[in-house]
Amino acid sequence: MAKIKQKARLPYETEPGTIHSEKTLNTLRYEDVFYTHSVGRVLEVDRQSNHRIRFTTQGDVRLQVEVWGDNMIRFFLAYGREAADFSYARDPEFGPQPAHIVCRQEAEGYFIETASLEVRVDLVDAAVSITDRATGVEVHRYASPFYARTTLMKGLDQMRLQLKTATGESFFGLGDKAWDTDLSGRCFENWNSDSFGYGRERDALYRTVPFYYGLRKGHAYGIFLDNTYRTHFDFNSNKDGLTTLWADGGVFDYYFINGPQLDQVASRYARLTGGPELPPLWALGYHQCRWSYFPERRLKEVAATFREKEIPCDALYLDIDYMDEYRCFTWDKKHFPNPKRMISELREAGFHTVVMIDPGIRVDEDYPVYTSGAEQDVFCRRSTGEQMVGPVWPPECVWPDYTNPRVRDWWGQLYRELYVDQGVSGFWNDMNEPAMFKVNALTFPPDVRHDYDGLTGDHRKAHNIYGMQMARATHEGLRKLQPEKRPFLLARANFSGGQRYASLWTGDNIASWEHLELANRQCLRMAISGYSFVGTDIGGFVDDPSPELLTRWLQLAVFHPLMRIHSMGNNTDGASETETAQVQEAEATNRQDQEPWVHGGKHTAHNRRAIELRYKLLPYLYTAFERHIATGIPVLRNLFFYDQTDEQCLKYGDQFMAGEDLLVCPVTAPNLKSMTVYLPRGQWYSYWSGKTFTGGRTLRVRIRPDRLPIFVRAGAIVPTLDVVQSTAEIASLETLHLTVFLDATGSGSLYWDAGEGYGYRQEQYLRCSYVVNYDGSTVTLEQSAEGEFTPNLRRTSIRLVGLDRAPTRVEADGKALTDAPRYHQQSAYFTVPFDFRKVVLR
Ligand code: NBV
Repeated sequence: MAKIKQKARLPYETEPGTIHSEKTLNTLRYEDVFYTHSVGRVLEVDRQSNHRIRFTTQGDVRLQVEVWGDNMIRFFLAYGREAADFSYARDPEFGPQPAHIVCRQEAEGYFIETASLEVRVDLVDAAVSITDRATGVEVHRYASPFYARTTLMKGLDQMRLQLKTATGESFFGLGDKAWDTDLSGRCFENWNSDSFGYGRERDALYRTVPFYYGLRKGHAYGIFLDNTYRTHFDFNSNKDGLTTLWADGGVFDYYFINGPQLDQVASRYARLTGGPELPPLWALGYHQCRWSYFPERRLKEVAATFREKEIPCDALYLDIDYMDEYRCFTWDKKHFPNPKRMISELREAGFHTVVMIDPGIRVDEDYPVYTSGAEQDVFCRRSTGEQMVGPVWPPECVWPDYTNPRVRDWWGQLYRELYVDQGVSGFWNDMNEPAMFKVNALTFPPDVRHDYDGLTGDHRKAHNIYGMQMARATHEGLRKLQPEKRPFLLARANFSGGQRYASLWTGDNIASWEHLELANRQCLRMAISGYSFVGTDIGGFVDDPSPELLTRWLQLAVFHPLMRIHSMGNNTDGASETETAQVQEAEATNRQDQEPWVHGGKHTAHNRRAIELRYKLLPYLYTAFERHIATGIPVLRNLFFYDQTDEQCLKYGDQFMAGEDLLVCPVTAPNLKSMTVYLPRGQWYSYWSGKTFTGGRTLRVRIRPDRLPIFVRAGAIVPTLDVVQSTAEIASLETLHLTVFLDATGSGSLYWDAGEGYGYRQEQYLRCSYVVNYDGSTVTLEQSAEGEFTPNLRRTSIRLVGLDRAPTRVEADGKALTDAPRYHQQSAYFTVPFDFRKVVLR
């Protein structure tokens, strides 16, 4: 794999000849002159409240330390006027948690002790170190004092923290990076960018999540830098034992999140920045998209083909061309003469309609969205006071300033007609980096002003949260318009915490095997970075996938929470100069459709099988999603989350756990007949054959064209359903399937509810918990239930996998079953009432 060549000099270091420090200042002139600032010697320590400690220091950077829990410490380093304690990322419902805090001052340092951590602030230069009290591992240590830089021309332009890196330390997370799983050895930048046809070398993609995990001597911790400026994370790229984080402005407001387990870091970060809402069940079904389906006849034809070919599908998407000349919130009546009728006919056939909305609003005096927005002064302005006008789809657009609460309200109600009157089910917010055509910067100039919820700021400060605030405005608007409905929103650009408002797709990828691998890596990375509701353009947005590539991609995406095929068709309109060449090249080879039946014959059969598996697994996936919301543990996790002490797990970085129990091994190369997978410690079953394997070893497995190698943790109990053509049919199903992968003991659960609405918040849910015990001759399976939701399910069809012999008798709640269990290849099959309490099998 190609490695990026690092510049010898890192951007936070001064470029000689272009910028000079104060010390060299004389009568000469320079491009710019910088001044350094530090925290300096600690003069006084003031414990302001139980959890907040403020340091009065000699330098001009202020330091405040807050204990947000026994395992979470916040450091707030501010220079000059940038001092507001404000965050878009933090979950507003979350704040400092009760902790056991003891402070003491010694000759050289000030110590803050919690039940888990000891924080030391050096009195000489305010350098910090943190030690895990239980293991004695030093998990955080400044390599040099904190540093802020101002320049004459730019003002505050750098806030920098430099940490020591331990030998062999690994780094994960950081949201959307198409790079290797372990981030060590490279420097990354966070700046939301429209990234058409990106590759693995491309750094700043569509979204910013300034949160990473470190794994040091088996101990995991996380760092979340809550700063919306352009940020940079250098993970020891110069091999000098340093991890350097810097922001181009703002407050250096960061959280140290302790583990020691990766799962614990994930769930603590999720508590800090919030989780998604439970999606409507249909949103976890299969989605079909293309740029673009029109006119109505074509959309209907696609819908009918799904039903005719019996390939399940829940959602169809309309890309920009459904609009009247790219005017958001309007329809092209030539192609869609009666949207309300069309949408309701599609609903009848079990399809939800999702439509795109962009932030760029056409400048047009006859367009009410523009005129009402102009009247209410909602659009972004430049430093001169002029509106920011620029090209996206329409040649002249203006953009709402979503960082203003008043504008968010205005925006939210624009969805009324589509959402309430016409019956659109979900929305897709694109181009919200915000993307701008024609300029190399791909976005606004830095002088554009933003309200920033009353704090005001320029685009340097607001850029990375612009998309997130658009998603927020949309989400909040949808909630207000139909409070009884769970909104479905798919958004492109976002920031930490944006998972509270929207799901995401990874953007304009390419139909290549390399991109299939990237797709998996990006989804895993997003999931461990707080965004579980993720997916990719299955099959690739640019270019056409080979039949095998499309099938492998669908098979993988069964486990990605958002499962959507999308492709660009042969569109070139409006792309920026640099993009046009790429787009045109792509267009030449890109005339093919990308529906699951496009390659016909056995390929269609394989694709159908993948999508059917998704529908079978919906109860498992929905349960995993609910668990993610309750615990913060991601729906998808790299294998090393399963065992962070096992280096092999790190080596097999593409394998992952989907939910608690399924281990998925993606096939990311063509024509494979076999491949090596790794099973971590413990006992495992093949999901397909029920064969058992002892973990802690590699395994050569045969590859079939119609499925991926999938393994299940011994002791797991996996709920599934029969295949349906859309989730609308689920409510009438009467049988739940439970596959029990036997071990001495095991457990599993099913979370279920109406799949829509908020009844579940008033007890209208059902949580079935299962416990199984197997002593080698008798199996007992017990069920307990919680919640008041009554599904239509009448029976549970059980498969016990891993028996040594055929059972002779099965009892459910004390009564022998009339039908003898079927036994085949170490599995027993039988059916009991859905509400059984205890099954005994001898
Ligand atoms: O709206 C057109 C596309 C859309 O299909 C895609 O999913 C987005 O990521 N959109 C980008 C604009 C494309 C510009 C080349």
